[in-house]
Amino acid sequence: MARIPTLEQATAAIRRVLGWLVTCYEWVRSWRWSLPVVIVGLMLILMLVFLVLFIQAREDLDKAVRAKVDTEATMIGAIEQAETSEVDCTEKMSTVAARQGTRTAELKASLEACTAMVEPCLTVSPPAVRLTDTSPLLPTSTVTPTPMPTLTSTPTASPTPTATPTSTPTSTPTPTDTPTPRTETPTPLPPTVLDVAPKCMTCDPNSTERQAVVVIGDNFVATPTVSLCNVAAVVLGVTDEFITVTIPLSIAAGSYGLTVTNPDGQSGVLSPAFIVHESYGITIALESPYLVTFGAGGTEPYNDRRYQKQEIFFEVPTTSLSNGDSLFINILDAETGGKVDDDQGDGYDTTTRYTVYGKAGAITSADIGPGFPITDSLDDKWNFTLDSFSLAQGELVEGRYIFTLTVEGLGGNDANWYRVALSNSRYTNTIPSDVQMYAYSWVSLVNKTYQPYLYLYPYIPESLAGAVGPSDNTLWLQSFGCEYAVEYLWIRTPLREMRASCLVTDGRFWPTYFPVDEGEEGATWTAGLIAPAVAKTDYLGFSAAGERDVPLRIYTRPMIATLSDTDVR
Ligand SMILES: [Ca+2]
Ligand SMILES: [Ca+2]
Ligand SMILES: [Ca+2]
Repeated sequence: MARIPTLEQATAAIRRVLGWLVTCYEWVRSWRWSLPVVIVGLMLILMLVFLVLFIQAREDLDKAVRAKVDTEATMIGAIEQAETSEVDCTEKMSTVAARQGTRTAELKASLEACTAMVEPCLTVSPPAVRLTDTSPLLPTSTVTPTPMPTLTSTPTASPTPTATPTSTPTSTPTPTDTPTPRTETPTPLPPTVLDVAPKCMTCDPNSTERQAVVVIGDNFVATPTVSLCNVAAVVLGVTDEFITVTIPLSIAAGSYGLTVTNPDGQSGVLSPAFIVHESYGITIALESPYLVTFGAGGTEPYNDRRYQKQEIFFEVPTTSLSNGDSLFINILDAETGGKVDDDQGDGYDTTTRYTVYGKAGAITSADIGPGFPITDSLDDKWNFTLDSFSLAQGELVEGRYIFTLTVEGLGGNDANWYRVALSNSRYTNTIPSDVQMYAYSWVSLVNKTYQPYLYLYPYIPESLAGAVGPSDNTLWLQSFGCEYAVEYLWIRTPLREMRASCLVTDGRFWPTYFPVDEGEEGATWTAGLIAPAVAKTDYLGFSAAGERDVPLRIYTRPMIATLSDTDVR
């Protein structure tokens, strides 16, 4: 609570204030002479105060202006950045769109190629037997219980009173017993293999993965063994009519039959059933192995005409390409010299002529010899291309255009090594998968560096199976060259493997006979050669003949019956 001052206290305070005022007045009066100085001083002080305030305000203004400028600069920078990034973005988007367009075209092309390759493989023609007879097939053993008539006969027996034997009513329970004695164990039917899906795959020698395959048929009993030639499949599941198996992707390329063996030892075979293609990556190339053609001056044993001229056929189905599409034949190491080739003495002096033939004879031709203006770009490269030609220039035979390439040694004594490819591009080896390359005779090589393994695929027509005479159902696979006996000739049919030592040392043709069993026809066999461990080069020729010595086609890819017997001539 505030205290109220007393009268004495208030009087004293007023006196004190008055005393101060008097003192001040006296003080000011004593300084009267300097009043202007005081006023000027006060004005100076005021000016100083204003000046300080002005400077302060100016600084604040500057700061505000700078902040605004900075903000605008940031905004301008951001706008510029946005504009440039928009330009970049637009450029990138157009680039991406272009790439996407290219990629889409590539994917579309590869998809079409894949479709072309896979579709024929996937067409599982459902056998009429399986679809119509599935129900009758199972019951045949169980549904025909002959005891059934005994059931119908007992009721008829009761109304006939003539059969007075009173024992008949007591026999009424017997019908239930009658079937039991008749349950004789039916002999199980052997498995039947009707189809597989898919029917083909691409192998990858380095892969550890597996391809799933469904086997379709009848009378499968758990757990069967399933094999493709000598390759065992892993069984994942079994029903009466289906088996799911997996096959290793590392399986060798070739045509295969498929065998199912039930636990009771009975087996069923479908052959040929399955085809394995070599892996060519995303673009499907049609390339030959390394081939060899000697100069016309080749010395013994290479003075044989078969060493000096190679004839190769290309077969393009009319459905593969359009008539106007261009085709190219690309050749690896077309010249003779430098890398890849083999100097047989006196330096490289061999000239080789490459000619493509169609329906009107030679379409294009080129001689490549020591005088040919060879640039170093040809050596060991796919850089030589025979001029483009159109599909319609081929010889049309039953829905296929045929082109022939001949490679002839004109002069010199050297071995020209080369590879050939049919392509619809000058710069890459690309072709639809159903185009085929074959010859009736190949001259090739085994060489540890360039070609340690050689695979060729002779086609065995249907007519070679089940013939009467021993010479009628025999494949005569003839080989020549083969100087080093350590090599092995290796033959695989769809059902078995055979091996034959290469014993010929004189460079002449030497036939090896292989009987053709049922199920081994209508498909290519695989003829393989393994190079010796030493770094030697061996030159080999292959030709195949069948019935009455008719020459057979030897393909560069495995295939299953797509040809009629009349085609294989
Ligand atoms: Ca060369
Ligand atoms: Ca020479
Ligand atoms: Ca060459």
